[in-house]
Amino acid sequence: DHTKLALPVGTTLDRFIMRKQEDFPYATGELSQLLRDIALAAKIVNREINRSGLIDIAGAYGSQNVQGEDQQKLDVIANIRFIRALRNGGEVCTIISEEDEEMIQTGNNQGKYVVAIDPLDGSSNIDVNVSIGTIFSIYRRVSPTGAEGTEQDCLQTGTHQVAAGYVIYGSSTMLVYTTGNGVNGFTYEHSLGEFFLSHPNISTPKTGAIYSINEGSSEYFSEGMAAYVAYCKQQSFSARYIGSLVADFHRNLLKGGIYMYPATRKAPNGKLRLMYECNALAFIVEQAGGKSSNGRTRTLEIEPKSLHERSPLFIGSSELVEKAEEFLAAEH
Ligand code: AHM
Ligand code: MG
Repeated sequence: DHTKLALPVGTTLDRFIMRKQEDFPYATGELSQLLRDIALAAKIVNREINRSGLIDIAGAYGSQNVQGEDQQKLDVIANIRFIRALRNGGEVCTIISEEDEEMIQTGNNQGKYVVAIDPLDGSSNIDVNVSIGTIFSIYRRVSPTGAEGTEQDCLQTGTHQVAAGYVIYGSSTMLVYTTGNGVNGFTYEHSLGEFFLSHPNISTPKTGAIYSINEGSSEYFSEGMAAYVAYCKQQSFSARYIGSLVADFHRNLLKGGIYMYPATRKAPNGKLRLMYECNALAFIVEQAGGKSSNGRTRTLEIEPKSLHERSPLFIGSSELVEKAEEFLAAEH
């Protein structure tokens, strides 16, 4: 069956999504459309980010847009762009966003899907020209169509994700996603306005020699956490921490390593958000052969209690995550 053949490097994202859909004879194409909507919004946000250095002088060279959106912060703009794309696309009934306290009803009550999104993560890095990202999770709603999505639709465990991905706006812009059938990465070609398959079937190394953690908080680490970081140093691992989750995760996914945002005495649940950050990356890392946990429990099995709840995160190469869990389990 030709549709099941691996697609070659250089395949456009649109074609890739289309051909993958043919692998599921009963698929209606709605999830495919939804992924295309996200890709479109990503291109728009990418354009805004590339222009961001010019925003302060935009008035001076006369490029302010009619909506006056140049005046808004980029994370707010990204939130607007993604919500607009998902609303216009029609497949999504409800969106939850790191930027919005409450659920966002799109008005598409026939939409079968719910999206959780961090529209622009690491936004404190924008001003200093460091890579930033978008993170998204897609769930099928559990409530019947025809009415607004419910909190129950939004608070599903990570194992229920039907797709997840991220966009990294870096030295090149990439979109990496999974629908539960492996992980594929696409690189954006600016002049053509297309994402092309550049990283087919990503698998993450079983082990690695990079550890990524904000050691500035080590004063507040638990005993086990401190011991694991000491272990990483004994192994002469490289310390790499951009402070931009998507960029730190992406590097470790390709090279092998572990990213950690632990519970500390100051922040007992860490900092990162389960629904907008942890679950999507956990789905991706597992699909690539790696692991993700909160130090004890597999991230994807954590029962969410509220939209914005936080979770500690240990994610990356399976051997490194297991080792970190051993150190945490040994503390008393
Ligand atoms: P944000 O959602 O406010 O942008 O914060 C999330 C970011 C992550 O990208 C990054 O990994 C983390 O915060 C860094 O936090 P810290 O500065 O505490 O190390
Ligand atoms: Mg964030």
